[in-house]
Amino acid sequence: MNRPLRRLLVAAGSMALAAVPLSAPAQAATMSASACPSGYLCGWSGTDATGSMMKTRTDMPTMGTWDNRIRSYWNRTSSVSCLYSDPKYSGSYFPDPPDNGLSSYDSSLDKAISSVKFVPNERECVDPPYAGWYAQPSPSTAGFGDLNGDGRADLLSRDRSGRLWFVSGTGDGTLLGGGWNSMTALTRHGDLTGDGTEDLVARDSSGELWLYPGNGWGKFGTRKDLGGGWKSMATVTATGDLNGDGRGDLLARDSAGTLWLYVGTGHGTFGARKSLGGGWKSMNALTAPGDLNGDRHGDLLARDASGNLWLYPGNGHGSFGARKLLGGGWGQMSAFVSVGDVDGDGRNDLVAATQDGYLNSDATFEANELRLYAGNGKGSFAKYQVLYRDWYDLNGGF
Ligand SMILES: [Ca+2]
Ligand SMILES: [Ca+2]
Ligand SMILES: [Ca+2]
Ligand SMILES: [Ca+2]
Repeated sequence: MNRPLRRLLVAAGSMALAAVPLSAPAQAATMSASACPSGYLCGWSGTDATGSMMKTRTDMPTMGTWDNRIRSYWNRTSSVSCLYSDPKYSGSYFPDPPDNGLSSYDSSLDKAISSVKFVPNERECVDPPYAGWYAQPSPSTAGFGDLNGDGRADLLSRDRSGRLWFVSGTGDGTLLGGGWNSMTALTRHGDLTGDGTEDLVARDSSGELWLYPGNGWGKFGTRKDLGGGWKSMATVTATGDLNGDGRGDLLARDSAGTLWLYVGTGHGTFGARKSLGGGWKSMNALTAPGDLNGDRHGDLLARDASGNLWLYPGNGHGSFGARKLLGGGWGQMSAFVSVGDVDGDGRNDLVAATQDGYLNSDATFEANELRLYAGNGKGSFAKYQVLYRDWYDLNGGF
């Protein structure tokens, strides 16, 4: 049974309880709602699917004779339909999810719809499908974070539909492709294949690890299978060089809490793994920001289950010195992005996103923020700056 019919039956039931006979308009509404074909957005000139009906499955920047006439509507497409109060997708808007049932009587939309657009995700009613992003040109050659060679740190942004976007340091988004929701880990930090351009490592839901070689222009070549068995890893983190051979390495923390170093060969593969010890089980996020404390050895940041952020200074020999507490309150972060120097002062920074207020109804007022924690080159960060407030209705940034 479809939703509008169920809705009308509920209405009829409540009327029956009140000993009011089923009215003729309600029956007419049932007939009109069922006239809306699957795959279309339908609008009616009356409330509850009464009156005359229009239908569309393509964007309408203007509504023609239907401008400011729709009083009830049903989105039977598989997209979010954005209903705008003004032409050309402007003014106030309402995002109607796919097959959300018949709606009417909404005062803000009653006889007010002037344009309609269909999008995969709600944020696209008013925002790009990718997160806002901007980075200053960096004077340093950090060796990571810049995917297209213009000296600005770049972002990979995954939308909720699983499309992956290359977002350049100038804020322009380019679609890399779809299907990335099957990846349970995405990580990058510098070159793994020996051509000097940054690569991407991804783990799929079956535990297979994949290398996507960067082409130096913000895109990736044909992926290469790095083997299976990675499903038990709670985190997989590309780190850059940790053991001092100049080749990028990888860290993975297994479900028992052991941290493993996978030494990169520089040819897109990894050698035998080495245990860095147990006790990492409470660490639920690892990110490798490069050198933070000025000794030129790549460092590691880890967040524990209490929301504390710890700096593990790399010793350049494949392990870490005594950790240092950077502070608490990091539990609200939904993503950490380590892409080198973002503010252009030559020192590596950390970028973090707060909770997604669209996906978490209990998120705080600080939700949806993309924050820059500027590194001071001495192992800690300045107070954050909010870069953007549009980190919502997304599926991660890398
Ligand atoms: Ca760049
Ligand atoms: Ca190495
Ligand atoms: Ca260091
Ligand atoms: Ca910086």
